[in-house]
Amino acid sequence: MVDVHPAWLPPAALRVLASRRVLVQGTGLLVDTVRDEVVRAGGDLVTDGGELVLTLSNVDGLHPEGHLLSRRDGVTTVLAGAPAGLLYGLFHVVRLGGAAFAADLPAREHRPALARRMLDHWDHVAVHPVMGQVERGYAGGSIFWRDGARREDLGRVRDYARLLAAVGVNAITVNNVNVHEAEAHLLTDRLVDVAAIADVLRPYGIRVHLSVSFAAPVVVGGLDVADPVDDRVRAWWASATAAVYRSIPDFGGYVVKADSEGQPGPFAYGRTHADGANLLADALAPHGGVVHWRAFVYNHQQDWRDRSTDRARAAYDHFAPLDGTFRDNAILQVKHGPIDFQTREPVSPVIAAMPGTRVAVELQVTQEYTGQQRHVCYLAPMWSEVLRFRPFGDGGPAVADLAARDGLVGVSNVGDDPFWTGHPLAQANLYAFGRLAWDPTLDPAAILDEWIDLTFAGAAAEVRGPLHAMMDGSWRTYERYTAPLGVGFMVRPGNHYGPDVDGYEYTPWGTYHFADRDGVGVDRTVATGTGFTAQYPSPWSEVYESLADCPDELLLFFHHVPYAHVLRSGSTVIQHIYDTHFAGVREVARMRSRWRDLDGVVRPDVHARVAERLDEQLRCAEEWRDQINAYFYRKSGVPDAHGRRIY
Ligand code: GCW
Repeated sequence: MVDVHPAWLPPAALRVLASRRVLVQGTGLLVDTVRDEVVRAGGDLVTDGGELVLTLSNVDGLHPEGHLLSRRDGVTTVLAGAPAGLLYGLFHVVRLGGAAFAADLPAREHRPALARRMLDHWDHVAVHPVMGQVERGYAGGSIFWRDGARREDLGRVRDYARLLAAVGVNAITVNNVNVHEAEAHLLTDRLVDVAAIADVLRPYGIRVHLSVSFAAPVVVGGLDVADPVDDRVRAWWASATAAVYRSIPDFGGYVVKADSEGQPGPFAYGRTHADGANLLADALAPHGGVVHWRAFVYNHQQDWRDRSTDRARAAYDHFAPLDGTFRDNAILQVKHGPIDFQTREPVSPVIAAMPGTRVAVELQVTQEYTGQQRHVCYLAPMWSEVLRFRPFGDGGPAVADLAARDGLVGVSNVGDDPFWTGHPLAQANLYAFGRLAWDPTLDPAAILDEWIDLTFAGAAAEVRGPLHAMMDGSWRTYERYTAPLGVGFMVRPGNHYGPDVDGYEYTPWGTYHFADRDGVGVDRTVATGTGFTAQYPSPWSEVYESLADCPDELLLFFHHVPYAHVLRSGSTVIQHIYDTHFAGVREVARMRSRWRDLDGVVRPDVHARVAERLDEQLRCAEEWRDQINAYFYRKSGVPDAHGRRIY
């Protein structure tokens, strides 16, 4: 049996606390967790004095999850107004390592930028015949569920909670947004399973949320309708929700995928999404809970012949007119891009379109479209771009500001795999998700440094250079050898792994590239296309509308252009396709040789697992290169300017 990898908190990562005298002042569950961590790290808990003092006290104006950190006269002090702040403060000290006990540090407050930092698990209770135990999971089974039941041993869940607390995550959902029969019962007769998980997460400051079926009143409630204005339906939700809070007093709330990819919703009763969301919001309000209502609503049965329907428009068309009609505890959960977690998408226009609505942004930590945890693809640079993007232009708020009150949601990439994430380096994505949700201004390379220090503790100095070389640019490398210039998809239908240029071209899913002998791309302009660009405020509506100003990396998302079109970079579209695909594969080959050099430096099991994945990444990248290049060469007839091998 392979040992479970400790991810970013191996004992060595906590050595800065070893044999230090630590005073922890305060009482409560999370304060006990702080004490446990100190003891676990080999620190001495003292009752007065101490070179590290963690104090819970009423400090005016301190954020409930924040802390004040300072160092003076040989004492490092963490002051927090609430228990979670103390726990985050302790992990802050761990991250700082020796620096927390060296020079004086002027008192500074550290607080999370985004209020809710949540991971959604797409885990099933019962193994789904097509999607398995975890939908889009690339790290083995679920840590919560197995073959229809809750796992007896929640030890992995406890370890997971600890890892998450160390990066500031404070909420998780324990089941997939696609709610099937077995999962629908979590709300009622299987609530005890959710409560057991909540008990394990609570000491780490993490609240449980549940994905529920909009049709729950019918599926598990014995009613014949789920109509949001029906009094029986409203009463059912009120009483089911009250029961949830009786067994989980700190329950966070519901997550709902409605009228989307076959999930039930308010449309069946001629009601709006606001009617639907408000029904659940009203049931949750007396208990302080929130509903996360997903904006991922589109027609997945469209006719590919119909050029007027544009999937990118759908979320805005459905939701923007409803702005101002959602309850105050209803949060619209919007995927960061308008389509579906592609390698490159513009920021979703919905995020800026609803000033009267609470909005949370959803990212996909699980690498469905970015290499499925077989490819190295460090996603923090992409997320950082999203969070820093200013929908109203320079001087306006960034996406992170617009989501600050509500939060950031990541679809988790964790399973029961010994390395947690299948690919050991994919742990960095989970780490970075939490850190960016806490502070979206952090530099992705600096986050990677933190992760390296904590994960490889003793060997950090030796692995730092090679890992930065492999990972910093790995998202762009992935982009280079897959679908070009923001056009998206071109993946194999169903499992979404590997190339299939026309795989989705004549399907009902609304994800097309429209390549023909003359050109490629989706015309989403107002002038001649679907009008999607008008969903953006100025200046982006003009930037994206203009062929000359549209950023290269999104060109084919917004425009259909001839192969000879000259990019802002100076290259033609067709030559860019060839060049990037050859370059992407070369970069993967370099990654692989850098990793080989680390043989004997990192744990042998980690080395072997990553090495095996890099072999697959290289094979797959070559396949992408050859299929994409062959496809566009055959369509366009334009040869590569450098005469390289195209099939
Ligand atoms: O990306 C798509 C996935 C589905 C997923 C859906 C969603 C949970 O292919 O597997 O379903 O998005 O986000 O709801």
